[in-house]
Amino acid sequence: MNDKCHKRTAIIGAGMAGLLAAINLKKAKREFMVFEKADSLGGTWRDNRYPGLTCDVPAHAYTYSFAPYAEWNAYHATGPEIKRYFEKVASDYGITPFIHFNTEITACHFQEASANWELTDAHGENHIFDIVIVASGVLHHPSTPDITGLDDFQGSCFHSAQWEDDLVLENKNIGIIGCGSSGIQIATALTSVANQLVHFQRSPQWIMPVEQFNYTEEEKQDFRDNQQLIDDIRYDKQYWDNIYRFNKGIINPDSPEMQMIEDICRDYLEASIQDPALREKLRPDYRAACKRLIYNWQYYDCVQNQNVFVETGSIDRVMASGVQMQDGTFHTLDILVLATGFHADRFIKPTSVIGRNGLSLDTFWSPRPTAHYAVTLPGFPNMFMLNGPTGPVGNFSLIDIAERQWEYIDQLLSIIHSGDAETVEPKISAFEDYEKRRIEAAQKTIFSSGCSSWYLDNTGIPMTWPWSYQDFADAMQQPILSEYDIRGAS
Ligand code: NA7
Repeated sequence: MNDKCHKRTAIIGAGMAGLLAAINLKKAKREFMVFEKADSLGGTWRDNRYPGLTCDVPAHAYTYSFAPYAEWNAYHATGPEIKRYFEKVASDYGITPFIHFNTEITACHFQEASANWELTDAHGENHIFDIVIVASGVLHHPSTPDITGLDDFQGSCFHSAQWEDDLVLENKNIGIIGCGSSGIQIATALTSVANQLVHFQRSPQWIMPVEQFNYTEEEKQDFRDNQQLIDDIRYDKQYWDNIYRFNKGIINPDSPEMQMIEDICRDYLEASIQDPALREKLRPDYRAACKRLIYNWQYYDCVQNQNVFVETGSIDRVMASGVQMQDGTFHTLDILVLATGFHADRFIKPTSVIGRNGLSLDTFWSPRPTAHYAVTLPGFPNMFMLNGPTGPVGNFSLIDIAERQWEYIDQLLSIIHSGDAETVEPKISAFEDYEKRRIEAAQKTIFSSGCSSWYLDNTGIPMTWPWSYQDFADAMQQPILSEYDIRGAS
């Protein structure tokens, strides 16, 4: 490889997507560095440590395609297990030494003259790279509620993604604000240990029942001996039928597939909750899958326990010893968990990203975060996003999505590495066409059917891939090079 073609790549983030990029670059013998703001890898699986944390994608489908794993303890894996999996993969593929921990990238500025990127880290050091892979994750900026008196609470109060380790939970009075996946999983896990558990519910959620079972040691041995058994689960027809049904329902809310999803969720509620008053409390007034559908197998059982109360009233304020409701009810609490979600529209922010001609990402992302086919950004040459804005959402394996995105990115990288181009970025016209079509389609999806959720940008448009999963797979198979501005060809 001559010097002209010797390109250096920065990967921002050592979570699932950053590791994927690093493994692929290492295999291709490319020079790269991984910058990670925290002191360990794993991204969302490092940050989230709450009791009950479980991935809603079956474990064998939530692995890299090239790194199957025989050791999963159950059909749906827990957070700590998944974190261990990523640590193992990073170690097996020799990636860990390439990761610069405790090194947050605070600025990425494109240098017009040299056609490369200057990255500045939080220690004030500058680094020059030709290519930047943004793998900084989606749900990593906790959103704390604007509730009066939160600071007055004398017990433990923290966001679900900032769990206080070593906290004694047994026989405590615990309040959980929020009924997204996090709040539902935490409530499910804590019912059996809490003295009283109050689940503060602003909006109820539809729940899709899923199965959960443990793998025996014999089964794990079978997985070790015969990888086909793992593939049978990963590519299980019923699982993929469900995925495709779900996808069809998302993009066509009037479809029989969405009707079936609604029927399943409604029937599950009807059949599970005995007390009619509680059943009505838990019945959403919006369509199933409008908010991210909860996949769960225990919440409805737990919520009917004597020590659980679903509070649907409005919170007036938090006081030293608990939560005061507007109707005068007071809940005395030792622990208050804020399972109130994330600022899902920030992605790499607050890092300052300045592309060509001084274009800032803040400007480009006004009014909404977006990217060409969720991967590239006009005006930001040689910058590529994994799990960036407008990618598929909705109970799919983000690993599978990132792997497909990598296929697309890798073909663009090859042009740069071959020396055929210095920079690659989408043409603004191609991007605008994509974005126009995407917004039109997104407004027809179930996510636009009348509810609030983290899928929506601040103008109310879903920040999602609005077409079929197959369309996504097809789009990622090969970039349309006529949509790209490829400069500096030798
Ligand atoms: P979500 O899904 O964004 O859920 C946040 C929950 O917090 C939701 O029930 C909100 O109610 C509730 N919330 C937010 N602010 C308040 C205030 N101020 N008062 C009361 N309730 C509030 O976040 P999760 O962490 O559960 O899940 C995020 C994703 O992580 C999940 O989809 C998976 O992909 C993994 P609302 O519905 O807005 O009325």
